[in-house]
Parts: sequence; structure tokens; C-alpha cells
Amino acid sequence: MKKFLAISGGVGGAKLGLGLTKILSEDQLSFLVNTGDDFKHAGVNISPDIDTLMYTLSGLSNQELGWGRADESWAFLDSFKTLGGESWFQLGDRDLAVHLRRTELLDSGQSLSEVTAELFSRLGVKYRCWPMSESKVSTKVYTDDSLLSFQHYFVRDHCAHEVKSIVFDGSEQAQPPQDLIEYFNDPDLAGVIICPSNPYLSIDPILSVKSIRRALACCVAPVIAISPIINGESVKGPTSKIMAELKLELSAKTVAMHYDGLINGFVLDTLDQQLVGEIEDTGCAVLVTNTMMNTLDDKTVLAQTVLEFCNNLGDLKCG
Ligand code: FO1
Repeated sequence: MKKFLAISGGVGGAKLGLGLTKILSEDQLSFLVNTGDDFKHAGVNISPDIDTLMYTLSGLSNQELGWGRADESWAFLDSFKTLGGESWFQLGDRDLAVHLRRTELLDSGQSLSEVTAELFSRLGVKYRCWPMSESKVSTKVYTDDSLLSFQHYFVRDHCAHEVKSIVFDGSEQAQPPQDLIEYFNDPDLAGVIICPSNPYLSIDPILSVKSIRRALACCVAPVIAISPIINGESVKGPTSKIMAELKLELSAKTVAMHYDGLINGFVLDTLDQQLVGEIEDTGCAVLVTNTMMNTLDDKTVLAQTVLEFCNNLGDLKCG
């Protein structure tokens, strides 16, 4: 039975992930998720990208905000603020229960993988979700005058600072889940999909874990990336702003080159058709399709298209 691995950061990854779950069963699809955004706040352990995937696959996500839960209430936050607690990072009541339960289970000695599996299961999501590391890896952003934690850069300061460079504190000692590394070597693995998340803030933390990067580079199955840049603009979030600040050309080609050596295929939006030749010249196969995901149908159609691309490349690789 063909199996696939979807590598996801925040919202962009979860959208394609949802589309993939409409086609692949829990035995055929697993997720590898960024934990560089994780932090301890108000005394609880928060894993935003894991929670974005969990809420998206369980149908509980807040579609307007792009994070947290739907049907949320804010009694805790109001009271916390009155007591002098920080409120720049908004914790809804139902969302807080997830963080409290995660903290309780981690404090009892469970690994982040085990805790994530328990939370997913409790919310009815049967797909396996691996954190990129059982140990802490923290994305930090060097700006003009300081080193900011990810959530201070992203949420508290609204990505206002100019990014000079991005580091992943703890990546040297990162311990990916053992069964994840084994999954890369599973003979049934038929494709790895790097979802259209922010390459620099959400995918790079995952690639900073040496054994994950090595497993990708040596992966027998095709590795495909979907561009998060369409027509020189990022679909959501600060990707294009960061690229400009890092003096990178605002193009889907820059992203394809960023993953050079790790990917066999790259999915471009139809608006970037003109880039096909340049990217193919680097030895990477290119697929052009609509990559904008506004509806569930868009997500499912793109997922189907990407899986077919994987299968075609797989045949070529084995051929
Ligand atoms: N993002 C915001 O921009 N503002 C928030 O107040 C906020 C709260 C929040 C609570 C829980 C959670 O899991 C995520 C939350 N996020 C918030 C999003 C989060 O910062 C980002 O989704 C990721 O870290 C980047 O993908």
C-alpha cells in the first residue's frame, strides 16, 4: 500500500493536509510538523503548528483567524488580563484546555509525540502527526537590534521588524521521533510532500534537524514541494516580506532553489508558468497547476494533482 508523508508548517500546510486526508486513509498518510514556534506562555506549553493541523483535520479550526478554535470564548483571557497577565498572545478557553492538557502530559513524562497522538485521538483525528523533534528547537529572528523569539517577532510585534537572519536554537541536539526516521525508509513510502508553508520560518526549522534533512536527501521516494509564492507574492503571512529583507528574489524559483538537493519535483502556480524552464534546468521536474486553496474542493484537487505528480516521478525513479 502506498504511503505518503506531508511536511507542514502552519496554515498553508494544514490546508493541503486537509485535501490529502480526503484522498488518503490514516494508514496511507502521516504528518511531520514544525515545532520551532513552540513556546511556554502563561505557564502552558503551546505548539501552534501542531494545533493548527489538529484543529484543521478535526474541523474545529477558526477559519477567520487561521489559528485557534472555532466557537471560542475568551473568559480566561479577560480575567488573566485583569490580573496583569500578558494578553498579546490570545488564548481562548477551549484552546487553553489543549495547552493545559499538553502541559500536564508532558510534565508527567510523556514525549511530545505521545502527547500529540493523545490530543489528536481525543479530537477524533486518526492521522499520525510527528513533531520534528522530541526536544526543544526554538526559531529565533535576528533583527536590526535584537534577537527575538518567534512569537515575539510574529505575534507580539506583528512581523514589523526587519529580518536579518533566522536561527533554530537547539537544532544541534534535536531528537526526531525514531519511528519518523524509520518511516522515511519504509519500502511502501511513495512520496514526501513539502506543503506550501513559509520555507524560512516553518519548513527550515524542520530541515535544521540533521537526521531529517539527511533522510530527505537520501529518500528513495520522490520529494515534492509546492510553492507558497504565487506571482511573486506570498499567499499568506510574511514570506514575501522576509524574502525581500533577506535580499532574495521574490519568485517561486527562489523557493525551488532553496530546496535544491532535497526535492525531485516542484509545483508551480499557473501564474508562474514562465519559470518552468529555469527550474527544470536545475534537474527538478515541474508541475504547473492552480495552487490557490480557497475551498475544500481546491485543497482536494491540488492534493490529487500532487499525488499523481508523486506517482509519475516514482515511476520515473524506479524506471
Ligand atoms: N497568532 C496571532 O497572530 N495572534 C494570536 O493571538 C495568536 C494566538 C494563538 C494561540 C494559539 C495558537 O496555537 C496559535 C496562535 N496564533 C496567534 C498563531 C501562531 O502564532 C501562528 O500560527 C504560528 O506560530 C505560525 O504559524
